[in-house]
Amino acid sequence: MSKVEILQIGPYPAWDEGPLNQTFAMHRYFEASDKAQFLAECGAGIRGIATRGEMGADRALIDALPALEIISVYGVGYDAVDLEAARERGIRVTNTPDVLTKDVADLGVAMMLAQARDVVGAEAWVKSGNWAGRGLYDLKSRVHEKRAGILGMGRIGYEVAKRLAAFDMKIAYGDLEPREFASDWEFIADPIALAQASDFLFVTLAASEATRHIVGKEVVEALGPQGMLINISRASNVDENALLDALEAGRLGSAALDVFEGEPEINPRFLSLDNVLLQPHHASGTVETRKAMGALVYDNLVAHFEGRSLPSPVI
Ligand code: 8YV
Repeated sequence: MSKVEILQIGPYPAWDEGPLNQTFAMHRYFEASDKAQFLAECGAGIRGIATRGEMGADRALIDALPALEIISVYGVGYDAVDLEAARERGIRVTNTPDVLTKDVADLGVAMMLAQARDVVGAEAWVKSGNWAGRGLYDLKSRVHEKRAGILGMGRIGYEVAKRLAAFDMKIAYGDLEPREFASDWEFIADPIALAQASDFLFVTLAASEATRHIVGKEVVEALGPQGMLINISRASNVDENALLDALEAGRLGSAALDVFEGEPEINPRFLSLDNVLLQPHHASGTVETRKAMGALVYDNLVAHFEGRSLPSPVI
């Protein structure tokens, strides 16, 4: 029997590509220089898409694949998949929740600590010989006993809060409504009020049209000249221009960011700032977690084409 044809939107590590190639006929969309021509040649036979969180699948792509049955996302965020277009055609969508939650929380907390204590700048001070040549490094701001706000008390927000509690931080969170499992922490519904009550504001919201630019000028300025914004969700949750304006003018103290509009190309204004810590969308980037994510992408595809229930369906 011929193999089921899958459109692969981005690269995966070799340990994922092996099983995918063995089971399916994989069409490597990301390697095609003429994407329209590529789809004209193989689009009619494609029954599944294997994509990545930040790449998704838009309506134009879905429309170009008349036999499409399933979109399997390597990532928890499916905001880049046009769910409406998928729903209209009864196309299933899956993601990789849970397996990456703790890694994402770990990186968020690591970024907060690194930025607050200026670990990167302090290391440069040692390596450049400034420690011996010019003396002690500038003093930095402590983290414990400071106020942390968590915008989005989902799985990742909860893991961030647990970690911050161990640092003796005072924790508040924002969401659509109070969460029973988060009753140890103060609920502040309004993002501006949450920012006012925070020294460190973590953005851990699942992105959607409704959350676009939820962190805008007012939120950023409520956080203030001593405050830090940490974004481990999606760039669209933050108004990047408002953020850059505030960072440049000192109306916001600093930012630690794992996600950017138009990534991997990022706004060059970020590069000339010395009050930012920038990461390459790497929060789920551990070998263990990426292996678990890849296995889920594969398992969802296999389950679908064997007619079994999906391990982690979105729709
Ligand atoms: C990326 C992510 O998918 O889980 C998500 O939503 O954004 C990440 O895990 C990862 O970079 C792989 O593309």
